[in-house]
This record gives sequence, structure tokens and C-alpha cells, in this order.
Amino acid sequence: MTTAQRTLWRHARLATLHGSTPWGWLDDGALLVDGERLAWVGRDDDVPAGSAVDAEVDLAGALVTPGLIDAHTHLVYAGERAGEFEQRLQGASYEQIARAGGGIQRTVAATRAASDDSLFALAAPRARALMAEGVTTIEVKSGYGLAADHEARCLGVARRLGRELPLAVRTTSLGAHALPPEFAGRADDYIDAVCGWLPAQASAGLVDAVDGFCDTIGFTPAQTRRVFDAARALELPVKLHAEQLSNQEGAALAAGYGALSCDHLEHLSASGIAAMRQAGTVALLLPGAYYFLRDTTLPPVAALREAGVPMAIATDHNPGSSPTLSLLLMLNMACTLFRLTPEEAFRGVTIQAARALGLADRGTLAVGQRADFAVFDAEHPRELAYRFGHNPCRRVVFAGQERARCIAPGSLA
Ligand code: DI6
Ligand code: FE
Repeated sequence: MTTAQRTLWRHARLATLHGSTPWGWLDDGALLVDGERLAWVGRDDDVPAGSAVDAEVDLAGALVTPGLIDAHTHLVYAGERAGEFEQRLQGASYEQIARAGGGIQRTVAATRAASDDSLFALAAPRARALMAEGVTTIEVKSGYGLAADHEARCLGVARRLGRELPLAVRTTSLGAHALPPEFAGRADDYIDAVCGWLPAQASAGLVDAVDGFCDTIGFTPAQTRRVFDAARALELPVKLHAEQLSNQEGAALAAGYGALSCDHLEHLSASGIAAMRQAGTVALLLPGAYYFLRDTTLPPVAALREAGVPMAIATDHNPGSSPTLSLLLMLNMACTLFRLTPEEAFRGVTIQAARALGLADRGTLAVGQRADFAVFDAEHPRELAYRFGHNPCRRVVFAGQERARCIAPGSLA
């Protein structure tokens, strides 16, 4: 562990993602960390002479990138749904399983039955698996409690991950994820309840943003609007699971509320793209869910690119539609399935992911940014999108401190 206050990291192949050059690339770069921040970034030859440092590390040409950011996860839940995977392989659809009382409801039942400690014990290794690939910030949604106390418990477990692991955690309240059984046939009453929980969640410091699932098996645009009005009254930013299974014009609705991101977007319309562009909303694409649900409708990547809508990439880790814990694999899938360039995909898990969380202090390597970075056994960051099922992350610095090397199996230097 490097514990020095001022550390100079030298001789890195540096993908800063800062400035206007491809990858913000520096062939032989250096980073000066002062406390939790980057005090200097540049060519190794230009390291200011006489910089007082407490320690110096020679990276011998290893690749250094900003710490990765997984901006969309449902990490806190109990139980798994491998049986539904088998059912889907035999022809049942995700919607059919959900309508028959499986799907999200199955996970809600298991989550409600689990104690806070067991939810934490289940979520922490998932977070560690992400961390082992160089992830330094994650977003965690509620949405498997679907009752005031259970939603608050899940958000509390997410906060605890951020306290007990060397990882930054942003929480999102997703009460409007699915209709719980006790509200069957009373979706509007349930939305009233969800809106009613938000002030207490906010005043307990449990929530950084508010999300919903606007779809035929989720909630209507009118119901989504009510959740967003409640969020707005609390000055909480919003985001939305939009146009995943059908086009509800949810993206345009969310953009009208200045949404940080609209997520999934396989069925996004031209008017949705225009509204997102105008609002500066990030398109958060989730290739793991597309792949695992064997979807055939691609998100309109070329049109998003053309419109200049920023694109982010995340795991969407959840037990039903995307049980992956590899953000690096998502880079590969974003390229092979969605046709992003490796650089677009990589910006999608760094600078654009930060933007999707409303964070401006991370996602690039530049003076004043948080000293969150990852060291990879690779020559160029395009290799991170090229290989799959392989973890070349060797070291991670979080808030200026190097994490213990063997934080998870597979992350040994
Ligand atoms: N869309 C998704 O892909 C996840 N939630 C959502 O609204 C799936 C959640 C699950 O199946 O448990
Ligand atoms: Fe999701």
C-alpha cells in the first residue's frame, strides 16, 4: 500500500481522456498525487524539477487510465434467477416470466426475507468483483424492496458499501421498478406510496438520484411523471429505464426533467434523441442486458452519435437481465454488439459515466480531479475492449491511496 501524501507515478502509458487528442494520450506520462487529488499530469520529461514528493513509483510503461465508473447497477438483492435463464432458453420471454409472477417479484421476495447483514454480505463480493477490474465508482439502485422499509434498507446497504470498501457509491431510489404484489391492480396507489417515501429517504441521506422503469411491464409515462415531480420537489436529479422493451417516449419525458441519463434505449425514437440532445441527457447503454435477453432491436447508436448525445456504458448488474460483474466485458460488447468504437466505449465507462451520475470530479486524469486510477497490463486502452473474459488490471489507486493488491481473486499483480 502506498500511503504517502504526495506520490509521483512515473513512466506510464497514460490515457487521460482529457483535452481533444484521441484518448488524451501520453506515451510516457506521469501523475503527481497530492492527498486525494491529482496535482500534476503530463509528460514524464516535463515533471516539474524539484517537486517535493514523499514517494515515487516507476510504472515501467504500464497503461494507466481513469478509475472505471459503473453508472448503472442493481447490486443489492438476495437470491438468483438461474432457473428463469433456463426457462428463457426454452422459449419463455422475460415479459412472460414477469407477468407470471417471476422476474423482479422473485427477487423482491428473496430480498425482503434477507437481513441487512446478509444483503451486505451478498453485495460486497459483487462490488469487489467490479473493483478488481479497476472500478472506483459505482451507482447502486434500490428497487427490490418495493416497500418503504425494505427500500430504505437496500439504500442503506448501498451506502454501507461506500463506507466499508475503498469505492465511491452513488445511490438511486428505484421504488418505481415494479408493482409489488400487495398493490396488484392499484399501480396509481403504489406510485403515491413511492412518492411519499422519497422525502424520508432524502432527509436520511440515502438517495442521490431517482429512477423509474417506464415500460409495459413497468409504469406508464403519467406515473413516471408523478415520481419525477416528487423528485423535483426535493431537488433530486432523475434518470429513467426508458425504451428498453417498447417505445413509451419515456426518454423525451425524462429529458423534460433534465434527466442525468436515460438507460437501455433499444426502442428510442428520433424525437427521444432530439429531446435528450437538447437536455444534455446521457444515453446509458447496457449491452449486458441486450445480450442476455437475446434482444434483437439495437439502440440507435449511429443516430445518437450523429446528434452528439453522450453515450455511457454500464453493467446493469442484476439477477434477471444482466448478471454480469465485468465492466471490461461490457466494453467489448459495446463494440461488437452496438458498434461503438473502443474509444467511445472507454469514454462510456469513464468520463461519460461520470456525467451520467452528475459528477465532474472524476472520469479523466487532469489537475484537480480525484486521484482515482487503474494500472493495466496492456500497451493501449483499445486492448481493454479487444480482449474479453480477461482481467489485466494490476493496481488501483482510489482517492490517492493504493488499494490492497489482492482485493479479489484474479486481481493479483
Ligand atoms: N430493466 C432491467 O433490465 C432490470 N430492471 C429493469 O427495469 C431487470 C431487473 C430484473 O429482472 O431483476
Ligand atoms: Fe437496470
